[in-house]
Amino acid sequence: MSDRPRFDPTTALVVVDVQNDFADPDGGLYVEGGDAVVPLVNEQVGAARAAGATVVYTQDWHPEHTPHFAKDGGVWPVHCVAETWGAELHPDLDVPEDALIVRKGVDGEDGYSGFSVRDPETGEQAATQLGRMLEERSVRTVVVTGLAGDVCVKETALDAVRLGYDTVLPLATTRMVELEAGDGQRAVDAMRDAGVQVVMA
Ligand code: VGL
Ligand code: ZN
Repeated sequence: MSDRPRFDPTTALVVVDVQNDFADPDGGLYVEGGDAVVPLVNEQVGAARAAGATVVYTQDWHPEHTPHFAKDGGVWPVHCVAETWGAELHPDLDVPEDALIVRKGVDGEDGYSGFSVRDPETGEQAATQLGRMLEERSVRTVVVTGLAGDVCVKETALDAVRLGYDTVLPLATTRMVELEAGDGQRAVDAMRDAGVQVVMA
């Protein structure tokens, strides 16, 4: 396992869902250690920007009612409701003025991957703007970081591989939500099996 991703102008850093609900201990779906990754993600953002890489931030962005939430028939506690504190990017996250931001789940879909959303009832998939953004910038390598490692980071990384990107996960810059014990390790195995390069940091 090599230690760090390398950034260049054909690389994109995708910062997944570093939002209060996941990264603040008072958040609606706090991921253990989510606050601890913020400075580590910032290091990646700094390295990416210094090298002229693209940086894109995703935000989970749900309506008040969605079959994504347990109270509406899904599996998750309420989190990242549009325009609420929980949906805001963590205040310590480095986000430039002109940051590229992709919001997912806005129409009540499950928005696990930054690249695509899925209707939880019909299973219908739709692309977000992320793929187009990366194509426009001639990106070839995608580095995925953020939260949660076994949910949205995993799905984003798997989609990146499917779309043909060289895909890297710096493992120290994520944390697992572990809805079920073992989900974190299973996610790492699934990403490695799919061809994601899992590196330390
Ligand atoms: C996420 C669960 C539900 C994530 C989003 O960002 O990892 N997890 N919605
Ligand atoms: Zn969500």
